Amino acid sequence: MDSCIFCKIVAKQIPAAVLYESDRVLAFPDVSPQAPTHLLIIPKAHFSHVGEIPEAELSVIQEMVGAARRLASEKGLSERGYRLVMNVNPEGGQTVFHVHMHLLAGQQMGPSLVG
Ligand code: DGP
Repeated sequence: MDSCIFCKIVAKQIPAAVLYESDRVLAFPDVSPQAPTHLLIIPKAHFSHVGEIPEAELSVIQEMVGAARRLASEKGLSERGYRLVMNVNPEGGQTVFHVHMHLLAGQQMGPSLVG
C-alpha cells in the first residue's frame, strides 16, 4: 500500500525506533503517546483492519500478542500491568488503516474502555 504510513515504517521510508522485529511483526513507539509507555505492534503485511485478515493468517495476531508480552516483560511492566487495545474501523476509533495493537502502560488505567 503506497500511501499507508505503517507500510512506509515497515519499508523504513518513515523513521521509527524499532523495539521488536520479526519476519511478520514490528513494534515501535506511538508518535503521540497517550500513556507513559505507548507502543504500537503491527503486522508487516498490510491488512486495513482486523476484519480484513484472512482466517489462514490470523496467527499473526498471536505473534503480535507474543511481541507485546515480550516487550512488557523487557520493560518490567508485566507485574504492574498494561492494556492492549485494537481499534477497528472508524466507529471503533481507528484512524490508521493498517492493523495495529496499542500497548499502553505506566499509569493506572481507568475502568472505562470507551471515551
Ligand atoms: P488508531 O487510532 O487506533 O488508528 O491509532 C493510530 C495511532 O498511530 C495513533 O495513536 C498515532 C499513531 N501514529 C500515526 N502516525 C504515526 C507515525 O507516523 N509514526 C508513529 N510512530 N505513530 C503514528
